[in-house]
Amino acid sequence: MNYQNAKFVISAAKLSGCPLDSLKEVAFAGRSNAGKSSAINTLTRQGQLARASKTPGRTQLINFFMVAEGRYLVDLPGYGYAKVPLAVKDNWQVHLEHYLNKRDALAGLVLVTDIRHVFKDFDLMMIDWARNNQVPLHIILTKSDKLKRGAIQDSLRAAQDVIKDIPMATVQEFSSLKNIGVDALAEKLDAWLDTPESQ
Ligand SMILES: Nc1nc2c(ncn2[C@@H]2O[C@H](COP(=O)(O)OP(=O)(O)OP(=O)(O)O)[C@@H](O)[C@H]2O)c(=O)[nH]1
Ligand SMILES: [Mg+2]
Repeated sequence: MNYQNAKFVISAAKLSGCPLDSLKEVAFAGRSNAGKSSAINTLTRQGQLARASKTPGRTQLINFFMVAEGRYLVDLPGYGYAKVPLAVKDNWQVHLEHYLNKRDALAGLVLVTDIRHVFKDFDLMMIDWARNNQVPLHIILTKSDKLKRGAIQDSLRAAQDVIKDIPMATVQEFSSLKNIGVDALAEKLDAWLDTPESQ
């Protein structure tokens, strides 16, 4: 899959606004400010594709990027940003839950976690959700440029320990700043998004 071909298609406020022609899509979930939008920009080599921002909570909609016919990357709203009013937060959570529970095209979930904070409550909820719903899970520990090698290994080991009983879960380090782990992520997404007829 050539992720450089990714094009922004639509921002949906809720499930009913999501594209109807998606056959397979991969959603990026994670805490606000974890680096979801940056990871999509790095993967697609398009600096501004998914809006990355220094103000957490900016991606409040479900954003769809088409990478090939019927194949999408999905940038989900970040969860857990404290400064967002509670009513807005509840609203996102409802729509996020609808999306996760009802979206048939969902082929896999990329959980984006800051490598310095493995794992917070919401991450554990997402991991449990993937486990209970048998949705393939790939965790990227982002901002690995912020840590030294030993600390990176410690975080990787801690993450591996959390997912050790989940058959379809994997983890890797990632850095949007230093372009670390991009090929490994692309390989995982290829496996999830590809179908025999697209080869
Ligand atoms: N050092 C470093 N900074 C990063 C990396 N990835 C993202 N950032 C920074 O972290 C901040 C948040 O990144 P975003 O990609 O906007 O995070 P997000 O998960 O999309 O956040 P929301 O849209 O609020 O949910 C920005 O200031 C980025 O520049 C990385 O790999 N290394
Ligand atoms: Mg974002």
